[in-house]
Amino acid sequence: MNTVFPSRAVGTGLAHLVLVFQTLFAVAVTATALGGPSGELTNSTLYTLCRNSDLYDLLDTIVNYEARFNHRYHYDWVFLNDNPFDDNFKLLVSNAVSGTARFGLISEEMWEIPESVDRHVMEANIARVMADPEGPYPYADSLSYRKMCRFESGFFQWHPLLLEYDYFWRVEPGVKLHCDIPYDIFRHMVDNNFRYGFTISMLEYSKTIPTLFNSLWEVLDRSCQLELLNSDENYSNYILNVDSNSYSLCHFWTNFEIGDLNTFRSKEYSYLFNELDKYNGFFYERWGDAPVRTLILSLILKYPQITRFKDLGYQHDPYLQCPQDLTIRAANRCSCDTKLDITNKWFSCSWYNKRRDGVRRLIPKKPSLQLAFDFAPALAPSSSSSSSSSSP
Ligand SMILES: *[C@@H]1O[C@H](CO)[C@@H](O)[C@H](O)[C@H]1NC(C)=O
Ligand SMILES: CC(=O)N[C@H]1CO[C@H](CO)[C@@H](O)[C@@H]1O
Repeated sequence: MNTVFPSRAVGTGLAHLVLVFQTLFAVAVTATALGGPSGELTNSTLYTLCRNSDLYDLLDTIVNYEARFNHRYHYDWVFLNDNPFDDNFKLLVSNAVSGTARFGLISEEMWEIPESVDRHVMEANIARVMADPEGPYPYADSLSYRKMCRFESGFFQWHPLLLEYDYFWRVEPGVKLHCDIPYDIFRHMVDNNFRYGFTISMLEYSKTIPTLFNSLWEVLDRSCQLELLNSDENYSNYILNVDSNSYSLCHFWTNFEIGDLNTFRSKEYSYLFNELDKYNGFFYERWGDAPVRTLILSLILKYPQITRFKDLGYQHDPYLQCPQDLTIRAANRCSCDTKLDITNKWFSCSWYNKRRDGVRRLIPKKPSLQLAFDFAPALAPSSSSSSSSSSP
């Protein structure tokens, strides 16, 4: 029993504390959704991809996540890096976590630019976006950002350390929880059969993914799966803009996500990722892991396997989710200002949850390439290099 309570609380009257917890739980979430401090731990880990240079931002985040959540559960925390972590990093991080810290190296095969990428095409495309009169988008010329996005889309789930778990919770250096999470968030996922959970959802910069949706459409067409885009069972309504017959640009903001690793390792997920990866859009454009994974998950998961954590206060600069409900904020000791909450901003996609049940069907047809620039033809895999450039 002692091991699951913070030691300072044990001495203050356990029975009273349990009562307080139970009251708070009842307010925050439905009772069936809970794995309280006494519930069995799930086969899960927190997970952070980072560098040695992220150490101090990371320590702030670890201390915050431990205080707001993990000091009651002591879940493991996996840290991955494309370079070895140094001793200083390992010492300070191991001491900051309450569970076991595990440090892993990412193989070159999972991280480096694949041979199918033509460096000249990639560099020419980067030069073009850097010269955009409207200014380059974030990380426009970063190769490591591109490698990161590809790794997080299709490789992290196969890393030997993550193969040992069923669920992961992604944490990035510098992020902050603004409210206590008074229940086992992993058990909440498992018990409710949720495969993916998020907090913030918003629109992607269209210039980073001019041909992503068209590529997905081609992949679905080739594999006779276009009906996935026209389904009331999965989340196709979330990713489609019926008016433009194209991608809604809505994506789950992946810096906070809790997911079922076995979904990411499923043959449905792997197939769509591998086929998309052949277009080399992670490098020729700057496909983010968020839109890529959102598109795939929205097609392969069935409603209601995706959940949004409305009760969490969460910040990744420059955006913040802050629960509007005062009862939740009081119960969970939230420190955020609801005026800064992103939920109802125009570029937020959280409206989706309210509208999902409306009828927004799409008749599948080849989407127009209205977002594509003139480098689109270079993006298609060699077998169909002329078919993806139908309009300006
Ligand atoms: C945890 O999950 C992994 C991946 O599914 C599995 O191989 C492993 O056996 C599980 N461990 C336990 C203790 O259930
Ligand atoms: C994974 C999954 O079941 N996806 C569903 C998405 O919607 C289509 C069309 O209804 C279903 O056939 C898929 O099974």
